[in-house]
Amino acid sequence: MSFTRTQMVEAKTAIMKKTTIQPRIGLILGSGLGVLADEIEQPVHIPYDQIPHFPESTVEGHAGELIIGMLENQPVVVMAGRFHLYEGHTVSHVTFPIRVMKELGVDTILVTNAAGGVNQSFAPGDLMMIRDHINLMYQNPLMGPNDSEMGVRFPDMSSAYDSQLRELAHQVAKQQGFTLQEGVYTAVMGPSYETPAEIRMIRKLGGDAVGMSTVPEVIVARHAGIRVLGISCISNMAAGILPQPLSHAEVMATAEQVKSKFIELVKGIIRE
Ligand code: 6GU
Repeated sequence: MSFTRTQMVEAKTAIMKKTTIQPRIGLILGSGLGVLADEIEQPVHIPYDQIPHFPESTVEGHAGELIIGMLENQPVVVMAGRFHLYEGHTVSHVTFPIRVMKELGVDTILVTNAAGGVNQSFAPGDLMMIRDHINLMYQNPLMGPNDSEMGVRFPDMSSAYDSQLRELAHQVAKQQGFTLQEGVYTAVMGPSYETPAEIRMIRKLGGDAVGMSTVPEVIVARHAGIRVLGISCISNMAAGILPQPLSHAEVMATAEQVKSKFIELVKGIIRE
């Protein structure tokens, strides 16, 4: 099932009743990265259950609200908590908020996530700018009839992650004195983490990081003509690289450690 334009407008209308701010930039905050929400000025919090047609967020560490306000003097809409396929949501549900952002007037989104490091030169705590992605979810949010008012039937994905924004992110990181890694994000369905054999496969395919989100949202954003910048927090190394098992606790602990670096980077990018 896919959502209709009417449903998107209903969600937008409910949101616009709560604020006069018209957001231009959308921020999607991944696991453990929700702290950025505390930086929003003049925040208006809108729990997802108060927005028509929004699914309900079910994962720990995902608050589940939209926050509209100002960040570095820019009007922003923040998704604190996103929807994942592994929760049982359809690709349409996972990407509905992107459609609503488009209705609100958003022209640029910054997508973030926690991801496992596949590239062995990465270390937990690194931030990786997404240069490109590989979709191993085997689902596409554009499947089904295409509404040509929303975008073309066969959208180009050859520069899904905006090269100007990537350049800007590198400059900001450099100013702030750290190296921003860059690489290919590979999206899998989850929720089990990968086996060591699957990680070797992903590395052979050209993946540098692996996670369970982001790609559906980016596909819909590009279909809608929204510019995209993506940043992964390498929260742990993927299976088979280090001796210890993987855990969600480690993902959250690393996110906690990098939060100030992450906040400064995002604020710097938005300021510029
Ligand atoms: Cl190792 N795999 C996946 N699929 N998602 C992750 C992860 C690994 N680490 C954080 N998120």
